[in-house]
Amino acid sequence: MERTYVMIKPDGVQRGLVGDILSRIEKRGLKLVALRMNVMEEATAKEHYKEHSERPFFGSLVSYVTSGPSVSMVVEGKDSIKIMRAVNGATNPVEALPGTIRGDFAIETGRNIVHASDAPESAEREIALHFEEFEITGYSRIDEGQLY
Ligand code: RTP
Ligand code: MG
Repeated sequence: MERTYVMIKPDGVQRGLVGDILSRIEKRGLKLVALRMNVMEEATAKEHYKEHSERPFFGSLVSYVTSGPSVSMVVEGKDSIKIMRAVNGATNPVEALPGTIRGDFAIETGRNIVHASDAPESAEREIALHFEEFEITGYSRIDEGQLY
């Protein structure tokens, strides 16, 4: 079963959107298998976004994601990487469709509320960066077969 790393960025927490965002993920049929709130360390944020380290917005991006508590999670399910990218919507909220998280709640690329891994390799890297293996649980949801 495919896993992806998802973050509710500090603006999502500050705007009181945690419950709504978790609910969208759960109701879509994806499974939360790890969940934590913390203020991301600067070194962790730099490692997380290292692909953008040469971009002009890198410094402000690191400041943004470390500016307050964020919610980190591991989301599991069939095609969870692609599905979570679609649930989040386009990076620039101007292009994000209504019904997506960014399309419903954001207008600025620099305040776009959520993150999700963009490929299997980045998902594996990001899950290992943000979680220890023991923090990730395994269980069955009633809508994926036998509960017991
Ligand atoms: P994310 O990594 O946060 O899920 O977003 P993404 O894949 O949709 O977009 P990505 O290209 O990876 O960009 C990472 C984050 O950097 C900020 N950004 N700012 N000012 C700019 O032009 C700009 N471009 C990107 C956004 O917060 C974006 O989510
Ligand atoms: Mg990205």
